Amino acid sequence: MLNRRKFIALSAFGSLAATIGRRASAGHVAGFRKGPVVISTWDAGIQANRGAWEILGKGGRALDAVEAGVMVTEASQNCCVGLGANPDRDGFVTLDACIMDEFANCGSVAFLERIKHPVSVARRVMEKTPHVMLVGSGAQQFAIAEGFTLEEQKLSPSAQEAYDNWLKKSEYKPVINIENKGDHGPSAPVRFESGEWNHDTIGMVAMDIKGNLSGSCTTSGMGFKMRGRLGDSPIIGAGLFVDNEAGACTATGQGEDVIRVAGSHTVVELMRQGLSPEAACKKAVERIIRIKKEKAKDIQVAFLALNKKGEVGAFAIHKGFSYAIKAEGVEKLVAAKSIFS
Ligand code: SD4
Repeated sequence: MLNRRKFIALSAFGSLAATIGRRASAGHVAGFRKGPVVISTWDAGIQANRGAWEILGKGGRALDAVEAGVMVTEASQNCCVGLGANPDRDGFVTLDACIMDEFANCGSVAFLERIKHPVSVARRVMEKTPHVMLVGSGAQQFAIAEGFTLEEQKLSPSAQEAYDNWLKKSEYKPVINIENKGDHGPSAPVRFESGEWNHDTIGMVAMDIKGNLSGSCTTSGMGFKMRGRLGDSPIIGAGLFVDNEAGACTATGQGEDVIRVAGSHTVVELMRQGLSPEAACKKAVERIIRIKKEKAKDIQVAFLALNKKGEVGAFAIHKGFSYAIKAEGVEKLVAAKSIFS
């Protein structure tokens, strides 16, 4: 995970660091109708948005931007997404990703091993096959045939340390234990004693200069998950959904509960009915809470959405979910509103 203190130190601009320090206040964020906009989940979204902006800022297509943006995070060994991330409980890093464009074209890979950029494989699935989703060894075989390098199967030092700690107890709890530090069981995301959430996913949605929407989502999934487990992130309609008429949404948090409510699709349909992005995200979160009842206190789920007017919004179950926005002259990290504080 990107250490927060290190992240602030790394931030090139004093003003940005200041924004992050106080976290821009939650709430309605003005639309960016005059130009492109990109938003992405968690603190690592700042760097990812910069990658996307290389394309959006030059008038490029949102689809290219959301691929390039999350590739920054996938390539980062300091973070929590990609080959440097936490393994499953058998010690293997397995990756899930998806991508969707303004024409409802979509592609997805899941349970993919030893490939650095799953989002790009997902894009090839979308563009070069008649399918939406490839998984496991078939996805890997396709990636190799497409020229992707098969990387060494080796945990990063931080993932090895986290895995060694987890092995001491090997406790399997497919829920988030918000009291622990993430070393007792598979949990996504985990809340540290400081109150901050660890996380292992980046979801990004963007609108380009033509007003077209696209999105991407990529993850190593829950740390120390059962081998073969998939969450919401590679599932179109759960971890990501784009409808060029209504809006786009991505999700992060406990994937099982995002899938249960077809989370990102639900948010987009609520925006189609006229709800603002924030109100739509809140309604989807409330639906999860109605289903989970008191167990909702133990899980984190957050939605992040963008509508056709370029308005952005988010909502989470718990406090601590942040998202990054980039538009012309705007670069900030916003603390999302939540049900529990
Ligand atoms: C999953 N939704 O695999 C992902 C995990 C996540 O921050 O978002 N972590 O369930």
